[in-house]
Amino acid sequence: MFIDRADIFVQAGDGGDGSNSFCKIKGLKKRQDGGDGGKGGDIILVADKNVQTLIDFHFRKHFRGDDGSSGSGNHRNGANADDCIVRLPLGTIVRDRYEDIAYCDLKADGQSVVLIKGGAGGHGNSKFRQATAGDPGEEKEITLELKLIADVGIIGYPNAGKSSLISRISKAKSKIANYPFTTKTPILGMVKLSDERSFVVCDIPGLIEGAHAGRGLGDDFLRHVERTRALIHMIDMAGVDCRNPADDFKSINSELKLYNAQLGKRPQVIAVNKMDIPEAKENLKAFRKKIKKTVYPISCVTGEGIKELLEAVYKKL
Ligand SMILES: Nc1nc2c(ncn2[C@@H]2O[C@H](COP(=O)(O)OP(=O)(O)OP(=O)(O)O)[C@@H](O)[C@H]2O)c(=O)[nH]1
Ligand SMILES: [Mg+2]
Repeated sequence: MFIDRADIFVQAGDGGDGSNSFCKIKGLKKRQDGGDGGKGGDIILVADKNVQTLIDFHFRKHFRGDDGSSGSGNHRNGANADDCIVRLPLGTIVRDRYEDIAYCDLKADGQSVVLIKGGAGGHGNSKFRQATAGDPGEEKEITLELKLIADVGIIGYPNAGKSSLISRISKAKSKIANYPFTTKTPILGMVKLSDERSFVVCDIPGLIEGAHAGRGLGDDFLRHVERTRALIHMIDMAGVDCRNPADDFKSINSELKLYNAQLGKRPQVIAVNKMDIPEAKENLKAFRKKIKKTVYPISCVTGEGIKELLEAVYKKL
């Protein structure tokens, strides 16, 4: 299961109460000696590369900072509470659940944000006539949204060979089968061209016409390629599913634009796949007449053209 959105409730700790204490020493006037309360724990969000999904937040939805300790007599101040640390996957965007406010976008491992502050401790009566109560901690209802961060997204119709490609060029294991929507969740893989040259690719479920409005597995997954720098547009040049490759190319591009104009403008490297099948050669001639763009003919079965494709992708990056 791939959970990429979760609603949670966070509440920082309350401040501890100030103490109302009187010191009585025989023969002397009563003295006020109540200490201050400690501060409540903050809610701190931390990006952690060891956390992969938001699944834990579907089981635990409440996070509360500890309360500060109360002050006590003899000017003793209460202890400040520990902060509550919430660890999130890289690529999590934190928004208000009800209002259009984005609080943070956690991109780098170890990046941290104090989301809400614990309440201040109350004053003891050693400084004030009357002790005061600690302030309540802030609280918020937030939505966590995970958008994977990859350099390159692989897009295309179902069965085009996207998972075959990621499995061939990286160690990622993405299920491959000859039926549509085999891939149901995004998969990341690292492509190493040489010791210094590498990039991260993301395989997403196949797109179909109307995907931007939720058809098929829909727009839910387009959000994962929103943060890429380039796209590999995979086309089944053999037309195995009886579609026309040039129409496939146009309709996927129109889905991208409809989903998000920026995504429509993202640099693309066009990979025309299944060139090992005889029909693909004829289809490619017709495709080139209609689409006047550079294409990279490949076969994920024989490995033909893959090296050239990856070099072109790296150049684009
Ligand atoms: N002959 C041939 N078959 C291929 C090639 N690439 C992929 N296939 C086959 O095409 C079918 C679909 O491949 P996948 O990699 O699962 O396709 P996908 O684009 O990930 O499909 P979805 O996850 O459903 O969107 C599988 O049966 C693959 O074996 C190729 O270059 N040549
Ligand atoms: Mg797939």
